[in-house]
Amino acid sequence: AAFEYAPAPESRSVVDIAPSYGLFIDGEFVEAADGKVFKSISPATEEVLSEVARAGAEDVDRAVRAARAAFGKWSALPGSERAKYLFRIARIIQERSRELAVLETLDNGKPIRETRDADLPLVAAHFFYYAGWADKLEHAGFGAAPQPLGVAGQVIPWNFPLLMLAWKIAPALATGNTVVLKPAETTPLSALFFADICRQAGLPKGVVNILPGYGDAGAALVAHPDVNKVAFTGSTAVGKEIARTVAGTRKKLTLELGGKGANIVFDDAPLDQAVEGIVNGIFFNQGQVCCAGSRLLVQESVQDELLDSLKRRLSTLRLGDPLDKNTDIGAINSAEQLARITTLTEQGEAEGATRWSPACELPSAGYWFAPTLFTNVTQAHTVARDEIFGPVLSVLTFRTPDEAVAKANNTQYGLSAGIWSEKGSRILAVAGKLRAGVVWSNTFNKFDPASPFGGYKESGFGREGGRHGLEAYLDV
Ligand code: TXE
Repeated sequence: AAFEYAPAPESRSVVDIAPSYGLFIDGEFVEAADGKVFKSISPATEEVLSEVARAGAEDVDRAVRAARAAFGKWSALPGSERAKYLFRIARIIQERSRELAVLETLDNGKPIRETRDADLPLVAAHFFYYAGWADKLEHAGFGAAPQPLGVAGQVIPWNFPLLMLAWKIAPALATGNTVVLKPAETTPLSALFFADICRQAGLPKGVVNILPGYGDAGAALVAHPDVNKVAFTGSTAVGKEIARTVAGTRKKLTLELGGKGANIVFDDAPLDQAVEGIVNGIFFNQGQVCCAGSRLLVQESVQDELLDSLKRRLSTLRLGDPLDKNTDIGAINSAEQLARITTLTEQGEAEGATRWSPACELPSAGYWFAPTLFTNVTQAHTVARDEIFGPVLSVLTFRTPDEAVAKANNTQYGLSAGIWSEKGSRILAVAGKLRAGVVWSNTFNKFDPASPFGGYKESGFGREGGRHGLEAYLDV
């Protein structure tokens, strides 16, 4: 049975969303050249939040020209001056973090507890971290005078709209590049609020340009001849298309694509702690996380005990209003994403895996998917191979550490993995054999701006975050 709810009015009123927004080009909000607009809706209620200008190729050209015009002065500023702008932006993000957290939750559907405790603190931390590098680039180990590349064209997804913006914009600005960024079509609002923050911080016009729009605007941006650097986070299919566009140009490219992370639980692991880590690994942000721990590899001897306590824990998760501070599982970001999750899970059942979900009522409006476990999964099953990007965990088993490593690496992806064990020597030995850009031990989904992040294999190339993240925006 479905239930109805009205989003908590007091938290909704924290943020003042205008009925319409323009594109942000050269420091001004402007209409699209062809006057096109699209609607941004709340995935939890299907309520229209705002109408947003939709960028086309002509707008991309206008924004790239503005970024080019701003590049000379911006890149010539002493690093200490660029740092001041970044510190100012970071502080305004902190000051406006309640407003931004509510906005992000409304536009994306993720629980307010996550936007408040994870997304927003990390967003501010990224700007503080890269502000600190802006005047120290000659000490970053890239030689005496690393140079900015020019105009960066950046395309981001909808799962962490503001955080992905921060990962892209903070290092670009710190290194003296200017930016044209296209947020995802389902989550444009926090990027437009960020544009307002740039104005509030007095950032020179044209240094940051924000173009809400669809894939056609992303494709035009990537292909624009006056863009020097392309940074993309999104699906592997689009990443490959972008790689083909960029091939044969002199543009630098970084790609952060899909994943199918393994969470490996050995029989000596602290199981209660592992259960929390497994839940965080796959149900954080409804599993719409590129580095999600979407495959659980459990040592056979503890399988029954672990699955019993995992199922008990899943039965206590609260699904519903993302603005409610007690909510664990929010809405799926879009009807398209819900359809993808539904199709892949139906395929899992059809191929013979066993499906289980806790008793769970789904709201009648909006896009929702109950936490789901698949057991009796083989490595050939679709649910063990394809990125589902939803709250769906596939459980496989192993007997020996070598078998765990082989199964964990048996994927086209290589973004993340987790190891649960009391033995430090085992953790180090196994971690060294995993083909994944990040390996967590006895924890999962932990991020720090000082730590480089990125994939092996079809999860992409290049690193974001840390000192390595600077390199993507410099000629060294
Ligand atoms: O991604 P798209 P979608 C995975 C996840 C998900 C699947 C599809 O498995 O189920 O991808 O999601 C822009 N040229 N990830 O369809 O299309 C688009 O407008 C340039 C993993 O949402 O890749 C948006 O801004 N840009 C991932 C961005 O690309 C184009 C996060 C991402 O959208 C374009 C998201 C084009 N031809 C999805 N076509 C991760 N790595 O975290 C679209 N875009």
